[in-house]
Amino acid sequence: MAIERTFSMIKPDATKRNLTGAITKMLEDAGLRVVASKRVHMSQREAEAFYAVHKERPFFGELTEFMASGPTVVQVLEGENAIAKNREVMGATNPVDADEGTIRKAFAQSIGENSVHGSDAPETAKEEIAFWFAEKDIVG
Ligand code: DAT
Ligand code: MG
Repeated sequence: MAIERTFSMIKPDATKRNLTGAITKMLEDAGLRVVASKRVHMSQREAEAFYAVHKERPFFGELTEFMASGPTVVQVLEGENAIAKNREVMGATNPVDADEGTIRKAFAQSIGENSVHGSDAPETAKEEIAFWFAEKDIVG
């Protein structure tokens, strides 16, 4: 299996509760390595651009307002099968459906305030990494 990179974000509900370290530890314990990280308080416009794929969804306004409501931590994760591995440790979108041992089971408050984002495919991982990081800021 090849070494892959994926994009991860610790959302405002989690930074507010000081869970950055606890969530990062769960990612690291799953075999993922943080190769870039920064804390960002995104604007509404940045949230709308980042989540443009969801712009027709009924929850788009709620989602983008939430993402701009407080600090987030944006990260690049590296490891074997990193995209799928990160999705596995994140758990299901709705915490009610998330498996034991996942980040969303442990910390998510609702389907909207669900603590973490993770890329869902190689193409989105590439786009989402490039949205927040220059190649020189990623140190593998
Ligand atoms: P995921 O974050 O698991 O990839 P997604 O891409 O379908 O899920 O949706 C992006 C985010 O939008 C999700 O993390 C939280 C929010 N969201 C999704 N479905 C929602 C809903 N029914 N009501 C409110 N927010 C929702
Ligand atoms: Mg998604």
